Amino acid sequence: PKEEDTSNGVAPKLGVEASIEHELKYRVSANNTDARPVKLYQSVAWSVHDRLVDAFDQTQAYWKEKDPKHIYYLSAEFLMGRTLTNAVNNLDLGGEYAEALKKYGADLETVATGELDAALGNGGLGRLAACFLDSMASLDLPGWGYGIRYRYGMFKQGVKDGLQVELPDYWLDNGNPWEIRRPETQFKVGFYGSLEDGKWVPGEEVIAEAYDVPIPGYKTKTCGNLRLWDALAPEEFDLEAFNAGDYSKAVEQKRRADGITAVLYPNDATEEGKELRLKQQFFFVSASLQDTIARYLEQHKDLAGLPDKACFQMNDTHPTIAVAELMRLLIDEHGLSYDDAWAITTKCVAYTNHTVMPEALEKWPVRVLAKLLPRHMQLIEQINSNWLDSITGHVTAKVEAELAASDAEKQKKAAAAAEERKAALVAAEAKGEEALAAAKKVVSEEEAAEEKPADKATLVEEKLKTYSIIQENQWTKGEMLVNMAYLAVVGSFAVNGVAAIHSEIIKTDIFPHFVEIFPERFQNKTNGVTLRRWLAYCNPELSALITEALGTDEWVRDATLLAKLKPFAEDAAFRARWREVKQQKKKALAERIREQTGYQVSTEPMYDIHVKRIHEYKRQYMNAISLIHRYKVLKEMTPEQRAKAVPRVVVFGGKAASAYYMAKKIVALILSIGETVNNDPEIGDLLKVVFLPNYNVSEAELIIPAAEISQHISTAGTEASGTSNMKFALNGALIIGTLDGANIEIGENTGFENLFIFGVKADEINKLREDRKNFSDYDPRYTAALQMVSSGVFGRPEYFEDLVASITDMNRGNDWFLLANDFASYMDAQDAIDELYRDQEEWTRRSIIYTASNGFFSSDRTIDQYAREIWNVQPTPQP
Ligand code: 26W
Repeated sequence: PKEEDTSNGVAPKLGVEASIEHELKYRVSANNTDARPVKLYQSVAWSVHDRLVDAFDQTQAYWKEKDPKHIYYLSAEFLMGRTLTNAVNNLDLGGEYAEALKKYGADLETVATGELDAALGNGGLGRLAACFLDSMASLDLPGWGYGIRYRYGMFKQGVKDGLQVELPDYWLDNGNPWEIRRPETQFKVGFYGSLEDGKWVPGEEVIAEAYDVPIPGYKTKTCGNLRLWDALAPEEFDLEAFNAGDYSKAVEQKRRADGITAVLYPNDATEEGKELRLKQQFFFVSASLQDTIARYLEQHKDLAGLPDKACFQMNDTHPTIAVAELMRLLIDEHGLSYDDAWAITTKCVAYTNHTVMPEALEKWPVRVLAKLLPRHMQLIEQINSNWLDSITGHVTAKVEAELAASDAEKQKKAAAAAEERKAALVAAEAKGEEALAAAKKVVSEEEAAEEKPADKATLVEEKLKTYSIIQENQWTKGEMLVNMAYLAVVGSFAVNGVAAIHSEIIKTDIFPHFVEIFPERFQNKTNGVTLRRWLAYCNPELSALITEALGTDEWVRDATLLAKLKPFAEDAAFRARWREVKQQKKKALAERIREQTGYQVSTEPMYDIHVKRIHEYKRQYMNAISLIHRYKVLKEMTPEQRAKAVPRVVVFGGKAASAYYMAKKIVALILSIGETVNNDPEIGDLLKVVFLPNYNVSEAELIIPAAEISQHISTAGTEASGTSNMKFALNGALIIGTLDGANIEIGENTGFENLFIFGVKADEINKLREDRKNFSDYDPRYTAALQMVSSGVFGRPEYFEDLVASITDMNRGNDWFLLANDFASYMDAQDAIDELYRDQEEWTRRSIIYTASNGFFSSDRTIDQYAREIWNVQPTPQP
């Protein structure tokens, strides 16, 4: 050993420099002169790994001894991105590693690019889970994440012939220094089979094997855990069966087990209802619950105490089968009564909703569930019938009240109808025998219909159906579905939305029935992001400036301190330095754009960024239409007018789900607009439209610090929260956006006058959808821009035909997301942006105000609220 390293309270055998050298030689098998970037990355990563393991072991041993209540964050997705920079800096070893790397003529920033992103998530929900792990560890909260070790993460997006192409993401290609395989931690997970004497005999079994990913907190000894499960075939461990049995059957079982953890479903907002996905969900949920119970029973006898030691937070409905699986484990495996098991389950489980889009709400066919998980289907039926029994009184009272209220109304109507009939009879009599007979017949039928007493029992039954966890498919009559969100609400002690407006919408639009019964169950927990990754580490230049101004870097731990930056917005010298940093980050992005797309963009124009998953509700399409208009206006200008225009570089990024037809066309349209505009010599630097392929966590870390304006323009009421809006705001990018999701709270914190807000409000949407005008009555700029698409200005007019139809044809989409309604006010907001950008001092002043005003959106604040208001978990730091 060269030196002893005692930082972070741990003492690895070798000092930083020696350990890199050791890893390079013995683990990576390269010598100093052969230290190519990837190899250097690997040896640095392994060296950090050893330090992480020490912190991890000490934390976990401490928690085992103290036995505090733990939070278990169940999530099908963890969008971690790269780990090296985060780990080194959270361990407070940045300086030492930088020093050690000088020997190789390298810096940490470059070495870090040798790492492949761990993209085990789609978008917002998966990245939120990753931010939460960072905050849990940083707040010393005893907590683990539980998920799936997908071998293929989110697909890599490429561009070919102007279209998105999907490529496999084999992220484990160079090995993964950040995980620890635990062959000693395995659980059996069953599928299919039948119920024999009430006991479930699975028809297929796989083994879940644990991999632990240490999660270092920021400048604390605490190191949390993300436990990811891999699936193995039982035959791999039963050599005898392998030899004696059917070899090809054994191989087939291995293939099936491999299939479970092979790939992340790349759907961000549409539920496909594939059996394999349900298999994935049950696989990780079952293993996680078994694991937790096994560890609990090492130290406790009686499972009645489980709610004092464990809370399971379900990240959306994806892990909702946990409600049934916890019941099964408690009843079938541990011998509890149904009632005792239900009391425990409903004290352990909580649910977060992340979406109101109907097509994203999971509903599993009873047929699929009963086949894959017969015992769970039986339990869900029992849960549902108990639930409906428990509310029958409530529903009956409601029906009675409604009947009473309508009674008076009805009597009035009946009297009026009787008068009308009398008049009709008199009139018929005058016309003769035949007319009178016909009129009498009508009258007797009407009277019979009127007198038929409203059948209360039927009304109660009908109403109860709307509360039922098991419901008929409204499109496919006869098919019964399990509404997983309803199961989650009934099985949980807390239900939360992810931004203030969203938490209200789920109460009024998604779960109004359940609010009647359990009003206290519904909460709001506005999302947040970790300031470590999303400011301190991705924007070290701006961070240094903030630290210098505040005289401390404590803001990285306590984001409320950012508010102290406000007076600096009024300091011209500080503003100049703030601009310099932005300029530097713009330069780095311009370089990336050149590398990835070949386009040369200037660093002088305004950088206008629109990055997120591609979806109709997020309205990248509306932005594209506005750019067509901008292009048209620039073309029509005189040279004198052009000289006064405000130049922009507009950058789009985001993946379209591979089966999402319209989203892929939106990508193609943006690429086509770029192709035309960027190669038009008349336009030059006045407008560049760039689609940067393969938007992911690492690209975001480069893009966000470079943004001057960022777009969050979803139709009001559709985006649950958004989290990139918070990242942009913290990095001093101004926001153009709708009154949707967390934009509203960002506006409240920053001052709405500092945002570019436009568009209709969430509570107007339903009416506007009913009242849509003929599309040619809308803004002429909008119609003209679409006309340019249809006439082939950007090529392939036939290819874009149905994209145009989706917002212009009543029978083909009917502009569901109201682009036409919002276009004019969107353009007004865009004009205001151009105007403000002319005044660089005022623009910079606002930029500083954004950073200073949005410390609230630190995920440390969010997690602190979850810990106090839902989980009841206490910080447990090591002394
Ligand atoms: C395939 C089914 C499916 C359905 C929904 C997969 C994934 C989803 C997610 C709920 C989509 C998602 O990521 N939602 C986002 O969650 C973020 C974190 O709370 C919010 O900020 C975003 O507004 C929300 O869209």
